[in-house]
Amino acid sequence: MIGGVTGLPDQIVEDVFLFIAAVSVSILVLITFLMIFFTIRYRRKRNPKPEDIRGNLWLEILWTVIPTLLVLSMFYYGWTGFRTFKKVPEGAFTVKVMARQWSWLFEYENGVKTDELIVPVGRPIHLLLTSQDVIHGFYIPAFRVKQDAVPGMVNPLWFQAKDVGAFDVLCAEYCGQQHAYMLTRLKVYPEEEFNRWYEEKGKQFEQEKGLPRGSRLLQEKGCLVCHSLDGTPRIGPTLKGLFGKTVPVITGDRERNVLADEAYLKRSLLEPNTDIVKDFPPIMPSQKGLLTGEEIDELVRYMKEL
Ligand SMILES: [Cu+2]
Repeated sequence: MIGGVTGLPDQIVEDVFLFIAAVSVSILVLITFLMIFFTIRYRRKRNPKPEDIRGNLWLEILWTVIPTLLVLSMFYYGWTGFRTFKKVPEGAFTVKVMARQWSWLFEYENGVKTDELIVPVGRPIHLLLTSQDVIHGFYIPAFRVKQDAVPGMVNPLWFQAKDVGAFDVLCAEYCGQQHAYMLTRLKVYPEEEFNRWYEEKGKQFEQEKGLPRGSRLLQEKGCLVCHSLDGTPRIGPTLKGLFGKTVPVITGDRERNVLADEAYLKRSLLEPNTDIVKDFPPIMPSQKGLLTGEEIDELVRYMKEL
């Protein structure tokens, strides 16, 4: 390990972790052994008269120098490993990651957006993390990488998959009531399969550009995590048949019925906590600044037909 630790992030974490664990366990064994040995060897029955113990220069040098070297080596491996972590290799495949309450949105260079992270095997993956609301923590346990997604900041993170497969992606920072909903998948495809998927999705994306955007917006903005389109209530009320319905809401501490017209839909997007639909928790994040006026019109138009 001279020259510091280099390699893939998951290997670095594993090596440094094992090194620290090995040192810790050796010290634990040594101290426990000495403790038991001294208790028996210097017990009162064998040494009825206490004796004064004089210092031992060599012993003192030894137990100062060895632990110092051990702790410094832990720092050294940790530090050089961290540096490799922070240096994204050239030619990495870049994906933008947007965190929000309560889902992830992955955006690829060709404009494709997904809610699961799909990457090719054997290539460094460079993620650019940000958040549109609160602090989230992007975490792939299988690859030993974790990085906060912070509003107003872009945090880089990289990893590389050696094998194809599917792995969990979690949010490691409690970000509100539906925090657990941020669980998603990382799918590692073989190079060829990935290229096929990437191209196909790219074409699909180009085609969809001309279509009404309402349905895509619901998907992209993460609305469907809490609102269904088929009539089942989730964390929030379903969007099916909502337009034109009379909705019981709580305004302040007063209960009243409102007609779900255009104005109501817009208000619910921008000031979701003014009128809270009865029997639902007041947790919808306001979309103010997150949706353009035109996007709101598109959504309202689309919701009218659901
Ligand atoms: Cu989160």
